[in-house]
Formats: sequence, C-alpha cells, structure tokens
Amino acid sequence: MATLRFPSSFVIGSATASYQIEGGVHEGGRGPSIWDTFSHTPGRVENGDTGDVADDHYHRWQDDLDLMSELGLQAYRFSIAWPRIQPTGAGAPNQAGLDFYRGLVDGLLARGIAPVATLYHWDLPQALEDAGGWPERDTALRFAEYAGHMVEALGDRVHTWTTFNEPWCAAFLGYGNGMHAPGRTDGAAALAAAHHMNLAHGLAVPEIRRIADPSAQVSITLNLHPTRELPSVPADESAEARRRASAVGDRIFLSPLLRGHYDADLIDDTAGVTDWSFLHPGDEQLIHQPIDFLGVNYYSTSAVRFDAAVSGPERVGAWPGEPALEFMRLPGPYTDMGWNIDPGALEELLVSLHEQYPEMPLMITENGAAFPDVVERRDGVAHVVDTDRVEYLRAHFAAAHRAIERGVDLRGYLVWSFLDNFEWSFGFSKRFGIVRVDYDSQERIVKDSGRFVQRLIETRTLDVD
Ligand code: GCO
Repeated sequence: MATLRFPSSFVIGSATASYQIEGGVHEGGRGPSIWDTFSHTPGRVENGDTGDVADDHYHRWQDDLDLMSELGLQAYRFSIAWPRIQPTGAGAPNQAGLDFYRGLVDGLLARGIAPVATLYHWDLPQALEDAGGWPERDTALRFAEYAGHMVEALGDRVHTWTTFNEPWCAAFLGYGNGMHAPGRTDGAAALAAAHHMNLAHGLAVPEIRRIADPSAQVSITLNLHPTRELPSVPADESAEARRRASAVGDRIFLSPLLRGHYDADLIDDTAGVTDWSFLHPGDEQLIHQPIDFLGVNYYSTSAVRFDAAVSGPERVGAWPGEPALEFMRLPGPYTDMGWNIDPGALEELLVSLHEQYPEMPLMITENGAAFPDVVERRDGVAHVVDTDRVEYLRAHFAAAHRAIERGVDLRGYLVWSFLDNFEWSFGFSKRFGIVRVDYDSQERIVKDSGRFVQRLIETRTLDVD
C-alpha cells in the first residue's frame, strides 16, 4: 500500500449541469430549451424521462450547497441554463434567472466553495433552434451577448468561467447522429455547428475578460476520444482510423482553440460533406483566444477501424466524412454505461496534451462512473456502499497523480457527478452521483464514494495498492 499526496494547490470538487439537475423548467421566467423539446419527443429518451423535475435542485439548492459543504468540496462546477437568462435566446436578461444563479454563487462563496460556471451545457433556447440553431452563424453572436449578460451579473464573484461543455457532443450528437437534442442528422450541419461553437467561444472570451474580475479564470471543456490499438485491427488501418477520428473528433476543437487554425487533414477528410463556406476570413484568429486552462472530461477509451459494411453516404453519424469509421469496445471491466475502465489512458491523455500544448494548464472537469447502486438500511439509516465507484475514483485519482509526477500542470479534478441526475438519452437509468437522489422523495443520501471524496479533500492523500 502506498500513500499519494496531492499538491496543496490541487483543487478537488464535483460537477453537475443545469438541465440534468435543476427541474423547475416552467419557473422563474425560464423559456424552453432544445432538451425540453427533445425529452418530450416520444422515443428520444429512455423511459420517456424528462428534466421537468430532475433533482428539483431549483428548489433544493440551499440544502444541496450544505451537502457540498459537508463534503468539503473546494470547487463546484455547475452550468447556467441560457433559457433562464434569455427565454428566447436574445434581448434583455430575465432578472429572476440572474437572481437564481446569483443566489447559488453567493451560497457557494459563503461556504468557501469556488464557483466554476459553465455557460453552455447543451440547453440552447428553443427559439434559437427554431431560427436554425448552431448551424446558423447568428447563434454564435447570440451566445456572446448571453455571455456578456452573465458576466455583467456575476463577473465580480465567479471564480472560473467555462464557455462550453463538450462542444463535440452538442454538435455531433445533436446535429450528426441525432442522439442528443435537437436530434438532427446532417453531417454538414454538424460541422457548421462545431465551427459556430468555436466561434461563439472566441467571441465570448473577450467579453468575459473585459467585464469579469481580473482574477477570474476562463476556460473551455472538451471531451476527447483517446483510442487504443486492438490486435484484431491491422496497424496501418488502426493508425489511419485513429488519425481520422482525431481530426474530426478532437482537433476540430483543439487546433483552432489552441493553435489558431483548422488542420488541413480535417478539411480534406470532410470535403465530401461540406465546402467549409461557414468558415469566414478571420474566424480562426477570433477563436484562438488565450485561456487559463483546458478542461478535460474523461471516461473511457475505444479502438477504431474502418468497417466497409457500414460505409456509404446513407450512414450519417457523429463522424461526418468518416462513414466507415467504427468504434469498438475494448476489453472490460465496464461501468453501467458499458464504458471500459481504463485509468491508464487518463494519465496518457493528460501527458499527451501536456506534450502537445506545454504552456496550457489542464483540469479534469469531469471523471466518474455510473453503477447500479443499492440502498442498504442499517439501524434505520440509509447507506449506499458503492465500492465499485470508490475504486473507479481511486484508480483515476491515482492516474491524475501520476500525470502530475510526470510534469503535467494539472490544476484539479472535479468528480462527475455531485448528484445522480438526468443522463441525457439514458434518462434517470444511469447513476453517476457521489450523492444518491431518490427521485420519488428527492431524498439525498451521501454514498460511500461521497465520503471517499470528502476524506481525500480533508487529508489530500490517497491510499493505493
Ligand atoms: C458529458 C456531459 C455530462 C454527462 C457525463 C456522463 O460529459 O457527457 O458533460 O453531462 O452526464 O459525461 O455521460
């Protein structure tokens, strides 16, 4: 057994997102988002679940803040529901919406918890989707206006601003394979959406810098697609498949954001889908804004190959220009999402990003696991002995520690998720929380994994085999 110690500056906390936990979808002047529309469309979400109530955090946020304080969270990453601020995605901000998030932020600060605010975690105002959504360039301008309203309201007290959470999911699951809101299946639209989210980020960052407290940090959070070789896939096929997946899955964001240009191979690979006319002169320079760290969401790995059986223009998926790209599951063990458990890949991903972008600090803005929890009652007290989630977190915190030892400027680790919540197209069937939510009673139960995080924060040490 060894004991690892985390640097005193290393921030340990947890994360959620507005549509996944808030509920209160018709309260406080909130307008409809694309996820309200999508979740209420039959067949789109497991069990017909919606975020109408979710964790009822809109009404229970003070109690939830007390729980965060009990666990000693150093930071809490949440997202702001744009439709609470601008119900139609434009115009003067809705005071009730501003007041809700001001109360949340002040509550965090009063408890010594750093607020990490994500401006976009996928709940686009429906009115903007009706006007074309992210494939329309104007949506990027609307986002910059929204960001300005939020920073005017909270710029003096939010510790960290994150412009987007996982633009890849929002663009390619929302407009590519239709698995997420708004449920469109149009490869060219997905590529345009990805560009306009990059552009929106580039327009918003100067607004944040202009208005926010000079000490505020500005970032963006990406989910990348780390892959591994499989013996069954010939090395040359694997290398080409990994290059293509990297181009349209990762570098479509990393390169403009961190290098100021799209990569030539991405343009070439997608030439059959779009002419890239949505890319205007000067856009890449606009996107390339200085940020204080890159947020990294990590869960699992896969292998890639080309599968001729699935190729052809009729297959419009999340990988425009790559109709034959097939993602394969690696050997287990797996979480309840069917994602393999591969902590070594987290270490390698962080080291690789550090080597590619040595001046860019990193933060793990999401890592966690879904498992089917069991509630035990002992002496009338409810417990969730989620040992599998504790061991998942132990292994991934250890990987983070190894990355720090290898020279990565890793600023922190925010566990996904603080609460069990609405897991998008899986509805409430998957539980990621370190705190359990009983959706009937809204009772919160701190799981063993919540106590594990609490001890980790208290001691700043991790016992590993
Ligand atoms: C994401 C989102 C979260 C998910 C979590 C588990 O990364 O997809 O940021 O909203 O709930 O990742 O899938």
